[in-house]
Amino acid sequence: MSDFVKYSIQDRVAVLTIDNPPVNALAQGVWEAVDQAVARAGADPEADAIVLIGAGTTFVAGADINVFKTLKTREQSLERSARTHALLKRLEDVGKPLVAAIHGNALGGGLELAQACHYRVATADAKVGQPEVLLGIIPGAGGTQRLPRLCGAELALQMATDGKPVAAPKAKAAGIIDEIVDGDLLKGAIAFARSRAGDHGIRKTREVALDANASRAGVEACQRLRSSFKAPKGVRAPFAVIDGVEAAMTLPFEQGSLRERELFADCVVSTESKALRHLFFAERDAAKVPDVPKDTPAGDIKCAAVVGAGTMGGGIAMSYANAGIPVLLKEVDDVALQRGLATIRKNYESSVAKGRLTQQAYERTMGLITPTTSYDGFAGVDIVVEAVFENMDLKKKTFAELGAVTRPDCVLASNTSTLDIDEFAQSSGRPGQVIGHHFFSPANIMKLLEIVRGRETSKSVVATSVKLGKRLAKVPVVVGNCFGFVANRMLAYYMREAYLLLEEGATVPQIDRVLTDFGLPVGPYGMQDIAGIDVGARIRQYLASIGKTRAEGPQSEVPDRLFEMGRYGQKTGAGWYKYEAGSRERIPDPLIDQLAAEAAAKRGIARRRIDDDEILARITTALANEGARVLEDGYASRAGDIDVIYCYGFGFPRHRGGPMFYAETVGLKTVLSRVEEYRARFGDYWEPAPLLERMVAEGKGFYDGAA
Ligand code: T1G
Repeated sequence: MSDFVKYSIQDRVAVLTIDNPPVNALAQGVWEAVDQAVARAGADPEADAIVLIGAGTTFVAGADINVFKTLKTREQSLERSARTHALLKRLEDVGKPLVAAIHGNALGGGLELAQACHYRVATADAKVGQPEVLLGIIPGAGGTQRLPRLCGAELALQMATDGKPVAAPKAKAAGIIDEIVDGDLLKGAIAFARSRAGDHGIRKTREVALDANASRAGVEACQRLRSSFKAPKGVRAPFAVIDGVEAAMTLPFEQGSLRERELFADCVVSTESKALRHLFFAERDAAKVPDVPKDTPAGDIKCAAVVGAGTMGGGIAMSYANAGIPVLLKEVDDVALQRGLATIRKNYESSVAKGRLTQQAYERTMGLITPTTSYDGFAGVDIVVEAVFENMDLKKKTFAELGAVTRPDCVLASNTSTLDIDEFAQSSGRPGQVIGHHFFSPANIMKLLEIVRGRETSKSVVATSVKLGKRLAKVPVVVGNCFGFVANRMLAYYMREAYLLLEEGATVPQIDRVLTDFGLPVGPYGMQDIAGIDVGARIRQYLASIGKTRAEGPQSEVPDRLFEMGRYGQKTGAGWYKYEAGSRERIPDPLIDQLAAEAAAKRGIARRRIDDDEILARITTALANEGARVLEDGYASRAGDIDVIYCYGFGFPRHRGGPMFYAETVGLKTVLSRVEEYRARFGDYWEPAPLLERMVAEGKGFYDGAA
C-alpha cells in the first residue's frame, strides 16, 4: 500500500486517509493509491462501508498542477483523462457506501473525487469549488458531468466559470454535501457511513437522471451564460466549461464525459492555461526571497500607524483595518484629517450600499482607525507606513521624526513610488528598519504590494513585510531600490512608446483600444486620466531637477502641455479625453491630435498611419526589454516576479502570463529582432538588453533558472 493513502478499519468502516502534504494534491501515484485503497476496502470483509478523508488541514486541493506541464499534446491529455475517468467509475462501482469526509478545501479534482463518492459530509467551515478555470482549464475529472447532477446546471456553471469556492452550508443546501458534521469529522463520517451500510446504501452520482425539464432549463442556462459571459479576448476556458455542462444536459454520461475530455485537452495545451499556471506558481514563488531563509524571524504586526491621510494613506489605513489591525492615521492638521476620514467613510458606505459589507462590519472596521494630528501613541506601534507628498525633503523630515517617536524594532515603511529609499532611510537613524511598501491605487483594493528593499534593510524586516503583505490580503513581491523600482521603472518605457506612437500618427483611442483588446482593463491614456496626469508631470519635474529622465529616448512634450493647461484627467474633467460632469465616459478630443501634430513637427517627425500590430509590438517589446534589464541589474529576483507585479499592479492580462511570459510566447528571438529593428528605425535609445541578447544566443528563456 502506498504511503499516499493510510488504511485502517474503525467500527467496521475502512478509513482511507489521503496524505500528500501540504494540500493533498492528486499527484502522480496519489490517484492510483486511492484506487488501490478503495478496491482493498471493497474486498475487505472487516469493512461494511468506506470513508475517504484528507490528512492535515484539508481534504484535497485538486490535481497536482505540476502534472499538466507533462501534457504536451491533446492525445497525451486524452489518454490521461480517460484513465482518470475510468478510475473514478471504479470508485463509484465499489460495492459498499463510499463517503468523502471534507474539511478545509475540496477543490478541482478533489471535489470531483468526492463527487464520485456516494456521499459527502463536511465540517461547517469547509469549502468546495471548481477553480480550474483560473488555471485556463476546465474540471477534467468528471466535474462538468457529475456536479450538475448533484446541484443543477445553474450553480455548477457559476462554480466552474467564476472558480470561487462555496461554503459547506451553501453546498449542503444545493445538494453537493449530504451532511454537515459538528465536532469530530472522522467520527461523524464513520457514523454516517455506518448508517448507509447495507444494500440500499450505494448512490452513484453518474446515474442521477436529469428529467426533461431540468435538462431543458440547464441548456437554457448554458445558452444564457454563453451569450452574457464577459471575458477578455483570447480567453477560452469559461466557454469550454459551458460546453461541458451543456453536454451533461444533452448527452448520456459516457458521451458527456468524452466531450469533457476533449474540451479539457484543448484547454490544457493552450497558451492561456500555460500562462495562468505559470502565474499560480509565480505568485507563490514571489513570496520566497532568495537570500532571506524561510526561518528568518518575521515580526508579528499587532498595531500600526499611517502618516498622511490622502488618497493613498487613507486606502492603506483601510487595508490594515480590513485585516483587523488597529491603525493610527495621522495628518498635519484637522482639516486634512477630516478630509481623509470622509473619503474612507465614503468608500465603506459605498461597500455597504452594494451589500459587500454589513453596517456592523463597517462600524467595527472604522473603529480600528484612530485619527490623530500628533505622534502620541507612535511609541507603541509595530509598523509605520509613511504616505506623505512625493518630496525628498519632506520624506527626510518625516523619517527623522519617526526615528525619534517609534520603538527601535518598529518597521518604518514608505509608500513612495519612485524616491530613493536609501536617501531618506538615513534620516531615521536606523536604516535597517526602513523599507518600501509601495501600494497601488486604490490601496484598499489593488492586491499588489511592491516591497522595496534598501541597501541596509534587515532580512527580518523583509520577512516581516512579506508575512504582513499576505495578512493584508495582498500579493507581496520583493524588489530592489532603483528609480521607479520595478513597476514604475518599466511603466516609463510602456508610456514612452505610447506617447511616441501618438506623435507618429496613432490616436489616443486607437492605442487604448489595442491594449484593452489585448486584455488590459484600461489603456495607457485611460489609466493616466484615472491616476492623474499631474502625478507623472511632477515626477518628470523632480527628475529634471536632478538631471534625469524616466526612460531613455525622446521625451514627448504632449503630457506636459496638458499639465500646463491644468488638464489632469478625470479629476479635472479633461486630460487625454474629455469627460462630461459626473461621467467617466471617455470622449476623444481632437485637441490631443493637434498637440501631437505640433510635437511631431517640432521633432521633425513625418506622421503616418500606424497599424494596431505595431502599437502592440512596440509597447510589449519595450516592457520586455526593460524587464530583462531589471533582471540583469538584480532589481527583481525572477522574471515571474515581474509578471506578478504587472498582472496585479497594472491589470496586465493574466491569460497572457505577464510581460515576460508574453515575450516568451512571442519568442525571445522575435522580441530581440524587433528591438534591433526599432533601433535602426527610431534610434539608439532602443538598445537591446544584454540579458535578452544572451538568452537568444544561448537558446535560453527567462524561466529556465537563468534569470
Ligand atoms: N497542485 C500543486 N501544488 C499545489 C496545489 C495543486 N493543486 N495547490 C497548492 N499547491 C502548493 C502551492 O504551490 C504551495 O507550494 C503549497 O501547495 C501551499 O499552497 C482534474 C484539472 C488550496 C486554497 O486550483 O488554491 O484539479 O509555494 O501557498 O494559501 O479537474 O493552494 O509552498 O511550494 O496556495 O493555504 C485545481 C489550487 C487544480 C487549487 C491553499 N485546484 N490551490 O492556499 O497555500 S486543477 C486548484 C489553491 C484540477 C481537475 C483539475 C491554494 C489553496 P509552495 P498555498 P494556501
